[in-house]
Amino acid sequence: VLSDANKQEIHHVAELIKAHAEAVGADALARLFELHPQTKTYFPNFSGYHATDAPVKAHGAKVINAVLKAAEHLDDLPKHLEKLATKHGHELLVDPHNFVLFSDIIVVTLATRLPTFSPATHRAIDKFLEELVHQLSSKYR
Ligand code: ZNH
Repeated sequence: VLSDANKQEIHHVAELIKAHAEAVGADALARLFELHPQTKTYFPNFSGYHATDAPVKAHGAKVINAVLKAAEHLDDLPKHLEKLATKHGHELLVDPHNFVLFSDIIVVTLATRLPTFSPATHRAIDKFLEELVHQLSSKYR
């Protein structure tokens, strides 16, 4: 459960990266493809898998904007993420283990880009993404 202090940390980080959603998303996605090449198979039509490639930028922006939107719904995450969870669980059929891999990579990406990344910030982001991953994984049956 997110404390009020956690929520403040999350809102603060969201505010900082809002203007850079595409760059952050492309960086995170490129790291996912580099560290876990098997994840590229979900995107067979991509023309490239680096942060400078157009499809990586476009999809990275989409995903990070969804994370930013979720940060505005910390008190009703399950309801807010229900549609997206159903899409991943019933239609896209992404192995939910990949959500865990990706959330760890988002944390690293943020740590490399934010001016400071205190243990308290780290913990708040980690708890938030854990909850997000839990919800995204909730519609596999
Ligand atoms: Zn996902 C899609 C989000 C993870 C795979 N995604 C998507 C979208 C979104 C998202 C928003 C769009 C939808 C619509 O359109 O309706 N994701 C997300 C998030 C996350 C994720 C938030 C976490 C954090 N995904 C993921 C992973 C993977 C994926 C990990 C693998 C690896 N997705 C995917 C796919 C898709 C998506 C395949 C589809 C794409 C296209 O088709 O375009």
